Amino acid sequence: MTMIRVSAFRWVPPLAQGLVRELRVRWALEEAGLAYEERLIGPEDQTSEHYRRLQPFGQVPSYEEDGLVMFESGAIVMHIAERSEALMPSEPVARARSKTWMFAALNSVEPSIQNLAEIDLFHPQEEWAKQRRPMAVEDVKTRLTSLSDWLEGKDYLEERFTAADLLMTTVLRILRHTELVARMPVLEAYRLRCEARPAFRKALADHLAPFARNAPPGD
Ligand SMILES: N[C@@H](CCC(=O)N[C@@H](CS)C(=O)NCC(=O)O)C(=O)O
Repeated sequence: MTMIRVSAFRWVPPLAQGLVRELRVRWALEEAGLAYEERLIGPEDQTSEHYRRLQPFGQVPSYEEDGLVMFESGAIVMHIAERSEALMPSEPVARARSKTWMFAALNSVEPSIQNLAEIDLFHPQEEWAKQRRPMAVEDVKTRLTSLSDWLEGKDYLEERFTAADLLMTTVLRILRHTELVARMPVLEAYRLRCEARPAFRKALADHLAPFARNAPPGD
């Protein structure tokens, strides 16, 4: 029997809860119907030699499956999707389109969103961040507008839900501290549609559970 193990943080502050990238992998595994264990880690593991062999940058997630070790949430989700019709059609053209949108989520949409999130969540008081922010918001809006135009009249990026929608939804979630997605009805409806999937609800609950168990006193 295949044994799958995914790393996750034992605890993160509330601003990161619901956003840590192992949520993508949990969601993919739920959609695919694959059981897994979690490897809960803390700061001491991030720098350990052992964990660096699983994730060279000391980040989350890492993925172990029998003899295979992987990192990078996008690569892991694609690996799972390639074996699950629920996440990616086997028909070659539809499969290639899904992969195209997976890369678009991570390579064309996520960078500007991550940039804004870093300004807002990690450097809100710094002068450089205040100066940079208006341009960063414009960059996000440009991408969101293109995405919204593409999704107009559609339920998903392509004909049906695929791993690309899974990744795109987790990218849009990074903007939850702003009204940028909420103010765009097509994108907001798309996000809610994807988040309503039972596999997402289960993955999110399992992602949040360790944070409640391991919350520092007073948090
Ligand atoms: N490109 C990587 C990014 C992973 C990443 O940014 N992980 C964050 C959590 S969402 C992390 O572990 N941060 C802690 C750190 O960088 O030390 C992926 O998608 O897997």
